Amino acid sequence: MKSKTFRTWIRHLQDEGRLAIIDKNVGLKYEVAAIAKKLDGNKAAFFTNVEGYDIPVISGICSTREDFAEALETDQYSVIEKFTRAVAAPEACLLVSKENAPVKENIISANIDLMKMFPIPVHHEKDSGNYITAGLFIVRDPVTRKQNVSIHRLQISGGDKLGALILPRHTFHLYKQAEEAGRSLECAIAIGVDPVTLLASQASTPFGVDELEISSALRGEPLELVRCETVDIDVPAYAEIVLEGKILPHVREPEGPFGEFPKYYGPRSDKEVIKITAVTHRNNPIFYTIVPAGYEHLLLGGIPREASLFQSIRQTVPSVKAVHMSPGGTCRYHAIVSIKKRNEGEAKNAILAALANSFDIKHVVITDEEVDIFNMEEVEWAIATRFQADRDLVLIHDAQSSKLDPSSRDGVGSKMGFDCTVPLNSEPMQYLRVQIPGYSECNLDDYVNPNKSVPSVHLEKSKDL
Ligand SMILES: Cc1cc2nc3c(=O)[nH]c(=O)nc-3n(C[C@H](O)[C@H](O)[C@H](O)COP(=O)(O)O)c2cc1C
Ligand SMILES: [Mn+2]
Repeated sequence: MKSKTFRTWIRHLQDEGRLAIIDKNVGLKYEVAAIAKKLDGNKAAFFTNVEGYDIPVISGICSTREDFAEALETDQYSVIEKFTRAVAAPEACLLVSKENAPVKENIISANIDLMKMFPIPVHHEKDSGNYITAGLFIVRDPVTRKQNVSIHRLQISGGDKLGALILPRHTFHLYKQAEEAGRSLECAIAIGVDPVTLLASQASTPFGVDELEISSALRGEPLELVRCETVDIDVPAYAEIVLEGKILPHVREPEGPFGEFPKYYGPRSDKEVIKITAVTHRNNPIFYTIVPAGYEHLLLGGIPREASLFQSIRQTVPSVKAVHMSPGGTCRYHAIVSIKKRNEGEAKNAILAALANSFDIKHVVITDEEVDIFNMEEVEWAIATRFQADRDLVLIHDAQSSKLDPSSRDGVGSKMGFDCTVPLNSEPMQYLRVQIPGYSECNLDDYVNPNKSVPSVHLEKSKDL
């Protein structure tokens, strides 16, 4: 499997010519992010010479839908189906011994100073400082012993101290339970894991499902884990770096602002604080950073959301064909859905199902199945030619929305649905898309001769002009 570990995947990217090596000396503040962003969606960036550090930085290991499909060993149209199957049937991981876990090659449990140890970048202009953006945040439910995995932005607030944004989902719930009992919540942060595990961390699951077990299901073999040194948590054995620590109870300190996925800043406020108790890492570790709002960030959130959205819509409209959360809509706010409409009105029901799936979804477009919803020019064409606001628009006001959408009123806003399906009883010619017979079969290489010019008899002599 090319995506077995972080390193096998990097080797694969290199073999395929999809890894840009940057050996010029680059600064940690902005420069790493600027170059990675220039390459975003095209190549991964591997920085061998970051000012002040011996440790290299990589970014953009999966920045297209095709990259994720390849990591999952499927094609891009089957990603959602494969992901949905794994979410429905997680599989156990395998606990290995320390000797078999490369992440244990180095163990540091005293005098921890994260900024001295690792090249942790500053990404955007108004960010409050250096941020770890690509760490899998692993905690354990003390009652069921099930682990939970998510990603949280982590501000470096001191040598061994992090500030975190923990929105009210699973990690938050487990932390609140611990805090209410006056206890800290142990955590481990795994940086530099394989792309399948990275994507699995973003699965929308009911509380109590271990996202690492979703990775095992996606991989088709158990993900290897190893027990931490100072906390009761199991982490991927092939991670580049693991930070062990605890979220402190009843402590809040300033965190942010921080440039977020919608390409705006999340505000500064008092947030949870993590104290690091140990660091383990591979020999010659590689530091992985995700540039916020880049394709990697957007797709990591978008693909699992599409899987959940597809399920929601299928409950209402079983003939749903495909769903797409487009990057222009931050892979969160815009949902484009194609259906095979069998009953009049189904598109409206699909709009309602999509809006009910997630409060992040703001605008929904429903098209007929033959529209390629991954091609946004096609989607715009469907809106332009198959939509009339008086009959096809669904509008809902004052619904819960994303707080990170600056146009919302602190998380309250409007929702809008576009029914771009063709009325079932329309005249066959009315919506018949023009076609040139033979177009799709014709191969230009059979026709175009790159070595020929226009016969000179058809051209003016240039010296006369
Ligand atoms: C790069 C990246 C950064 C993220 N940063 C945060 C964050 O700072 N805070 C947060 O609550 N969620 C963040 N998320 C989203 C959560 O990781 C995601 O919703 C996760 O599925 C939540 O898991 P849970 O429901 O098990 O808690 C981020 C996601 C990605 C891909
Ligand atoms: Mn979870």
